[in-house]
Order: sequence, then structure tokens, then C-alpha cells
Amino acid sequence: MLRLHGFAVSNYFNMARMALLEKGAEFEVVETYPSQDASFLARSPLGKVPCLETGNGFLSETSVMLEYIEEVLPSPAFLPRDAFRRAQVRQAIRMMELYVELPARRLYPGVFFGGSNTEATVAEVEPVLRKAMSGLRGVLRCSPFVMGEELTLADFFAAFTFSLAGTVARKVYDWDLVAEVPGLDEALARINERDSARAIHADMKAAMAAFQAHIARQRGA
Ligand SMILES: N[C@@H](CCC(=O)N[C@@H](CS)C(=O)NCC(=O)O)C(=O)O
Repeated sequence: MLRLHGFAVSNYFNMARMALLEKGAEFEVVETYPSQDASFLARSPLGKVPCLETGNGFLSETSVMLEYIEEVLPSPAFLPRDAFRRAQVRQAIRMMELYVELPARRLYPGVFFGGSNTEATVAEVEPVLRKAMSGLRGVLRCSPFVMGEELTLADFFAAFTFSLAGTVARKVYDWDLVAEVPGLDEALARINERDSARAIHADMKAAMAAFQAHIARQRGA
């Protein structure tokens, strides 16, 4: 049985969990925080979560896990049959990861972790996010799902990328980043209404206090 290691507040963990839930997969969650302990590095080479335990060993990197889940559990399909449209889904995921999630993540310390962001970081990240959203305007279709008619892996990625990046942009730049792509807000609302996403959001809320205590412990350490 697949076992997903991670914690309920992690956006990457939640992307993978949503894919497993939407597949109707049998899987277990192993609550795990990132760690540089040798025992965890043996499972996740950079000590990050999520990692996915399979019958053949562990996998890291969420986009890779999404692809693996799609291959081993092909039904229902979350990648289009057509090769070009499949590549477009992967393009959207790559763009969201490299140009939205990762730059926005640089501001997580000041927005989510009770730390601060330097003026330099705040100044550097904004143009990257603006360029990304402008590019995504031409890539995302958002009717009804982010890549058009079918629910795809890009929806799972989008749901948990924009939830946090949107909060970052609002708090740091007073900017509604999601509004840059017509229909994205509605598409995200549609995804977030699904049973899978509702369960994930409920668990995220319930896990928040434990996560904040974990962060506080780490900051004190
Ligand atoms: N590229 C990785 C990113 C995963 C990631 O950054 N996870 C965060 C939690 S949401 C983490 O483990 N952070 C700890 C660290 O970076 O050391 C993926 O796609 O899974």
C-alpha cells in the first residue's frame, strides 16, 4: 500500500494527498515533519516532505509523485490522452512551481512563520510573481478546471499553490494575484468544493496549532 509521509499544513503534501483521494487510492498518511536526520534523509534525500513510500522504495518531489500516482493508478485519468495537451498540463505545473510557488515561498517566513522578510526579498519576488501570472494568463484556461474541460493534475497543483501564494501576495503587496488570470478564482473555488479538498482543508485547519508549535520549537532550538 502507498504511504504518504508529510503533514497536513504542507501545500506539497496536500497536492499529493488530493491526487490519491481523487484516485480513490488505498493509502496511509504517516505524519512527518521535514528533517535533516540521517534516518529521514535515507527516505527523502533533501529532508523535505512529502515523500511517497511505494512497494519499490521512496519517492520525493511532488510533481514526480503526481506522475507516478497517475501511472500506477490510471483511472480516473488526470492527464489528457492527447500528447500535446498532456504536455500543456505539465507546462502549467512547471510554471506554477518554478515561478509562483517557489518565489512566493521566499516570503513565507514573514507571512506564515512569525519571522520577517527583508526589503530586498520583498522587492525581488514581486516582479517574478507578476511575470508568472502574466504568463499563466496565456496558459490556464479555467473553464471549468484550470486546464479546461478535464480535471487534471494541474488542478491539484493549483489548489495548493495559489492558496498560499495568494495569501502572500495579499499580505505583502496588497495584490490579488489570482485575479490576474480570468476565471482562476472560480476554477479554484470549484476545486476547493470537492470532497477531497474539503477533507484536506479541514485537516489543515485542525493541524495548524500543532504545526505552529513545531515552528516555535524550531525557532527556539
Ligand atoms: N520540491 C519539493 C518541495 C517540497 C517542500 O518544500 N516541502 C516543504 C514543506 S511544504 C519542506 O519539506 N520544507 C523543508 C525544507 O525545505 O527543508 C516537492 O516538490 O515536493
